Amino acid sequence: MKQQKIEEHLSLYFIMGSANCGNRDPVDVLKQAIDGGITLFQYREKGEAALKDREKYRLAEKLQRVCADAEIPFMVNDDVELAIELDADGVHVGQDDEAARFVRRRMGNKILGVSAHTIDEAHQAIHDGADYLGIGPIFPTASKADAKKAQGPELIKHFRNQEINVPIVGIGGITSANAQEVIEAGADGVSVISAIAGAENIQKATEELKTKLR
Ligand code: 3NM
Repeated sequence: MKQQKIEEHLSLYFIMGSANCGNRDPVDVLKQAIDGGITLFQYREKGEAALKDREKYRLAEKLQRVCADAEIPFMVNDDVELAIELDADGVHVGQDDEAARFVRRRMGNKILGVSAHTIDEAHQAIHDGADYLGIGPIFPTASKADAKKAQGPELIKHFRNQEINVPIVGIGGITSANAQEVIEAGADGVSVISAIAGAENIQKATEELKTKLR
């Protein structure tokens, strides 16, 4: 991974697992997204059809290699064991996962992202050592079964007005049509699943998103 400021890695943050790729090969989906210009990848193998154990690990390894070749960070969602086993560049945890302070201890100086929905959660995450916060859902999303109510880009403005100054990525329902609003509200980047993984032409959809972030 290139040594850059974390904000630069967060700009176009792509998340997916095999369940988000339909009948396409996740490795191809990731390669096309990289060709389109994603700046970071998070492996999120979730849901009823998710791969488990050895299969989950093997896909992670393949996707990690693709990221390494492109010099973009490879992060793992939730699964701290997997992240450590693979020596991933970082891990992203939610509020229901292992407490961020323990994850920070286990991950050393790797990238640690934490999802936060309230100012209190943000303060706690920063105190625990989060490098960035994932804030959402900004817009309605079909990609997370237990997502909270969408709150619009105002949610990010609210965090910034409350002096939350760490890097932030917006998440939830972000597309090329609304990404600009998220950045204008104060986010350093946007995280997306379906706007890229669900697109007919993945590279083109990624390039379109990218133009909205400049
Ligand atoms: N976390 P899409 S919303 C993984 O609000 C995830 O914390 C969310 O997928 C949160 O880009 C979400 O397809 C799903 O809407 C994002």
